[in-house]
Amino acid sequence: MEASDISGEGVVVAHYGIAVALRLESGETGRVRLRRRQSVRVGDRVVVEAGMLTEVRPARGVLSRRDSHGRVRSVAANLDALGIVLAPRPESPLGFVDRGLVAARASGLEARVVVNKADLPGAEALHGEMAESYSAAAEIVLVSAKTGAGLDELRAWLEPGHRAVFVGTSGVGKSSILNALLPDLDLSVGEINETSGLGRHITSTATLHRLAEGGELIDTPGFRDFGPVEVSPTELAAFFPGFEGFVDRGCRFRDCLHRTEPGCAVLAAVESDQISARRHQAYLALLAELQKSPASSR
Ligand SMILES: Nc1nc2c(ncn2[C@@H]2O[C@H](COP(=O)(O)OP(=O)(O)OP(=O)(O)O)[C@@H](O)[C@H]2O)c(=O)[nH]1
Ligand SMILES: [Mg+2]
Ligand SMILES: [Zn+2]
Repeated sequence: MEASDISGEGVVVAHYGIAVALRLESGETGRVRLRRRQSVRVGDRVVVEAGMLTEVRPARGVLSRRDSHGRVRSVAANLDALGIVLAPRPESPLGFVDRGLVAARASGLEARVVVNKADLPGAEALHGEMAESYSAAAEIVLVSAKTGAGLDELRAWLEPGHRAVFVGTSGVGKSSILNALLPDLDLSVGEINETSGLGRHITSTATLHRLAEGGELIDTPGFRDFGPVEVSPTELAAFFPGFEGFVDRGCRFRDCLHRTEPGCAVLAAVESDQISARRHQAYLALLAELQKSPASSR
């Protein structure tokens, strides 16, 4: 359909930089060019009049990240849930899951850790590692886009009215999982580079898809840099995955950052091996990074 034809309210289902694809409430779809400085995200609700985007409705459940240049990038909007996808190959950057789970909590999203490529060696071990570090913070699912194993668990998660987004490093199989969930879908997938072991950044734009069951799932381009956005140090101290039960029991100071403070419940748990020193180190590293970033003093 010609962009100039469409009017109504709808949702952004794909973003092409200068233009976006929309699905209108009427069921029609179409493309609309963006004017300069008009910024919208996949998942945003918008109003279009005669082919012009005239309004972006306020959004909830927005997922953003900071890239390696310190720039804030929006991933998607009006989300209910976040699926952090990883695989035995390619490996994900250290701390990727921590960042994803903190971002999910800060944005009020329900999180799942999706270990893909269950058919490959190392997948069970990776699943075990994830369960050990994160089972108190999120459901961990083991799936294979290739064999279809575990996909029913994902389908059940993506219930009607529920909108989730997949994030993960290039090559872990985000698009492949979507293709497996939606038989009519044919998203491009790419081989992993044999030499570097890295993905090839096949997906270049976020796209929103509706599942037969009624839920929605957004595929995104792979990324490695997942810097926290609008997370204050005290929020990180409360949200860091693995600290749940301990933070709830309470540190002496309400704004405790679990570094050297007296009466700190997290430090006591590290002391008694209930939290591993490795997890505490990962927290301190993320805290230090967040305190360096411009928006941390919110
Ligand atoms: N063995 C195996 N390979 C898989 C599985 N899922 C995906 N792959 C392969 O992994 C490679 C990357 O898959 P993609 O779906 O393109 O990965 P992606 O996460 O979408 O990557 P980007 O779009 O670059 O971010 C392809 O060669 C897929 O065939 C799986 O469950 N098992
Ligand atoms: Mg992809
Ligand atoms: Zn503390």
